[in-house]
Amino acid sequence: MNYLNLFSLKGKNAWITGGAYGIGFEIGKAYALAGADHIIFNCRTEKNLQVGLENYRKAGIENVSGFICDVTDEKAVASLVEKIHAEIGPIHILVNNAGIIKRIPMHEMTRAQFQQVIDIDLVGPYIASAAVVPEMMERREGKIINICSMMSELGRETVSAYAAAKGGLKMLTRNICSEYGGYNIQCNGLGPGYIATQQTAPLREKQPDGSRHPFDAFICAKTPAGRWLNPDELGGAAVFLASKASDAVNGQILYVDGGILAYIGKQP
Ligand code: NAP
Ligand code: GCO
Repeated sequence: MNYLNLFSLKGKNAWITGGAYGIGFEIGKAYALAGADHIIFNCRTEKNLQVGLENYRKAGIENVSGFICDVTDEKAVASLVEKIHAEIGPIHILVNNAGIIKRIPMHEMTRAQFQQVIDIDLVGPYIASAAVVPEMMERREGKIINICSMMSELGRETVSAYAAAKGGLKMLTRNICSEYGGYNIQCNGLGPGYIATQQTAPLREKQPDGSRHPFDAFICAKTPAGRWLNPDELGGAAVFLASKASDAVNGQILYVDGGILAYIGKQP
């Protein structure tokens, strides 16, 4: 037997929430390249739906379906899951990737702003996971991958709601493992470091005087490789967590951070 078959996603359908672009798209692309039968993604706007479909088309990926669905809307999520089951088939792999961040000092943040981050980054993964688990329980097989963060382990100024959500997502991951491991459902987290996407673009923008953003220099000093990571560098870990190769891995957070969590930082 070719040992690499353990990492194949042949015969599997994968739903990546927020998978139109950024990290979610790169995970969807990796899954397609690993042999997945069908890639499903959702986002909130028609504009980004078309962006996503074009991204997959440009990558040569045809077995993809995109839907407009807000992960915080449980009725919309339930009807999307029903539609996927009816039109595409089982959801073998769920990646809870959809997420936002608001960078505001905690004491200046409104309750509504804090709540919106919690709703999307923590309640959303609960809603999607609760919607797909019953079918996974029936099939006695399933993979749920939650996209965590450095902020599942660390804090920093202005990201209180995001850190609370991503810390909660780490424990939701462990609890799904505990509650459903007996049904051969594995739930693990993937914890990216600092990745060059739209979400972190404001942290890399050139200053008005053309100089480097201070946060850009800061993160490079905190990363052993001295650089931001690219979203496609998450694909291998994402495929591993979605494949048979990780059937005995459950409740873990796999950090793909270039070593940030291990490193005190480059001496200035
Ligand atoms: P991104 O470029 O901003 O993409 C986020 C995606 O989520 C978009 O497709 C967005 O589409 C979708 N989305 C947001 N809210 C949604 C909702 N309520 N319902 C459905 N879709 C929603 O972000 P990213 O950098 O790729 O990050 C993706 C995930 O990785 C997030 O969970 C983020 O917290 C996490 N993460 C990012 C980094 C990083 O450095 N970039 C590091 C660690 C973890 P619409 O706006 O059209 O809905
Ligand atoms: C921030 C960044 C981070 C990244 C990521 C790190 O403002 O600190 O946006 O939170 O998005 O979550 O792993």
